[in-house]
Order: sequence, then structure tokens, then C-alpha cells
Amino acid sequence: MSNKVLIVIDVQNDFCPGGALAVDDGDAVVPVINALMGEFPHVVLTQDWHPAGHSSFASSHPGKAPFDDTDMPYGPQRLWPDHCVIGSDGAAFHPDLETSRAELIIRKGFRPGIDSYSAFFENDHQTPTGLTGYLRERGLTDLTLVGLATDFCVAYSALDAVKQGFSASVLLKACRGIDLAGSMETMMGKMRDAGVEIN
Ligand code: VGL
Ligand code: ZN
Repeated sequence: MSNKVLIVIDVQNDFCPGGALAVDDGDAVVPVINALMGEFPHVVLTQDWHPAGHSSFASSHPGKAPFDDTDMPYGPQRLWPDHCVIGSDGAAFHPDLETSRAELIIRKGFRPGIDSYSAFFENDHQTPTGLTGYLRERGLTDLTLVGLATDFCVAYSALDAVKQGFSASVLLKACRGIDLAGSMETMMGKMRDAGVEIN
């Protein structure tokens, strides 16, 4: 039991209705996650945390619009509306999210030139956030991932978790997705193929 950890991905105002990159029904996960926290001995939260002018923002690329693709030195990158700007209200956790149980809050995407969907590695798949070391050192091996968005930060985190040798399970009742150009189906397939348990 003590090796189980609930990893709550990006339950922030900008991903909830009214936010800059709102996920449909995103705030519906909040009461579900709050209740789940009582069932886990350990809780980690992640926070998408971008400097103003971040390279994942369409506004930083003249001629590009939100949800366009671009090529970055590390590979293709989807461009987003400005969101989760460091210190802004949009970057804050949803006000009803229970945060007191969190033993670690890991921030990601703070390097201006690189995005980070995964809680483990930035989008170059090489720059670590430090989460692997934290979990290993604490013997936390059994991960349950929930939050926003299912087909981006939750899925990338779950795929990296398995790659890093953790057991990873995604609880869909506590997730909501963006679903851009079939991304939900694609990422659900990738998670299944990689051995992520989906419940
Ligand atoms: C996310 C797009 C950009 C997410 C974060 O939390 O899924 N998606 N930044
Ligand atoms: Zn982001």
C-alpha cells in the first residue's frame, strides 16, 4: 500500500471552463480527485508553468494560430493559446482542488524554449523534471494518474512512467481530454500498447 502514489496532472484554472485552454468539463474532475486522495498514502501534483512568451504559445510564432503545428529543434510541437503563465490566476490550481495532501508539487514547462507535457521529461524526451528520481528514492512504484488533459499531459506522463519502469494506471473518471485531430483515440491506443492500465 505504501508504494502507491496518486499523481494529479495540471488541475489548473486555465484547463477548466473559462480558462485560456479550457478542457470541456475539466472542473468535473475536482470532486472526484479530492475523494480519491483519501484512498492514497501519497499524493503528487503537477503544475504547467510557462514564462510569458513561451515557445509553445502560438503568440510567440508570427503567422501561427493556436492549435497549429510547428517544428522545434526537438521535433514537432503543437502551438497553444497563452496559458498557465507563471504567477497568473490561470496557472493556479482550481480553487476547490484539495492541495494540502500533496507531498510534492512538480512544475514543468518553465524553460522558455521547450514544452513539457510529461511530468517526467520535457518534449525533447531527454530533459528530466526530476520526478523519476524523487519517486525512486522514496520507493513509490505504483502510480495512478488523473487530471487534465487525458490525451496530452496525462497520457505523456503515463507513457513515460511505464518507460521508467513504474507501474502506471490512468483512471478515466478523474480525467478529461482535449481531443484534437483524433488525439484521444491515438493516445489511448499508445497507452494500451505500452502497458498502461486504463480504468
Ligand atoms: C497541456 C497542452 C499544453 C496539458 C499543457 O496539461 O495537457 N496541454 N500544456
Ligand atoms: Zn502548457
